Amino acid sequence: MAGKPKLYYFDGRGKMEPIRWLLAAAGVEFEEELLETREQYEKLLQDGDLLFQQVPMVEIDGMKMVQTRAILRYIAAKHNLYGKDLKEQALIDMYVEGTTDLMGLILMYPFLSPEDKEKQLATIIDKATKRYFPVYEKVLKDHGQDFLVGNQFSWADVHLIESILMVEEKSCDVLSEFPQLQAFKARISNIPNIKKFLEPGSQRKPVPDDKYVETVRRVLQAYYVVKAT
Ligand SMILES: N[C@@H](CCC(=O)N[C@@H](CS)C(=O)NCC(=O)O)C(=O)O
Repeated sequence: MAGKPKLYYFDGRGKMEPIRWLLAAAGVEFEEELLETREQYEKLLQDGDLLFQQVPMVEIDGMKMVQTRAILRYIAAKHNLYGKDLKEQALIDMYVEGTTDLMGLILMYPFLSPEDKEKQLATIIDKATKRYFPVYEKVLKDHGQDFLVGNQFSWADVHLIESILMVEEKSCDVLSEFPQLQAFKARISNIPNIKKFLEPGSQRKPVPDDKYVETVRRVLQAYYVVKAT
């Protein structure tokens, strides 16, 4: 029997957090090697473990998988969270790409200068409330079902709940104009695996702080300045 998947990333959200969410939603236990030092990263590079010299990397089913989307798709398909046919998969892909774009705006936030953080915060709220959330609100309203695609819990729902919670951390009343999303959030948060992941002590990572930013920069030796989008 295959062992637990092992995740190689920093002790923070970044690109690994949607993978943690998806594994948790699927009820899969996982281990983590948290990168604290440049030496740990260089060892992975020297051992040829990082196909494109990047993390996230996940050891799963005898593979050393890189590329976030590839990893997510594999987990989603393996655990029946990727629709029942090609059309449902296409919808799931579209919805997932939308929330990925939104979460991308938040991902870079901790690495910005204070002035750029202010600009980026306004962009996040604007894009969430005018571009992304209205789409999911309409989808749920139009079909009247509990989940985004095929009346069945999927990767798209996992990504949406993650992104809603991330935006709410930046602006707590962001769902005030979105009754369908409020109900969706309550519903999905009550699914046992999700509920467990949301409880303190789970492997969900906290909002990134300065220590996380410093660790990423130290390990990757990346001291360039990130600009607001
Ligand atoms: N397309 C890749 C991008 C991964 C990526 O940019 N990883 C960063 C850390 S979050 C990294 O390893 N950067 C080091 C580098 O690019 O040299 C993915 O989605 O997994």
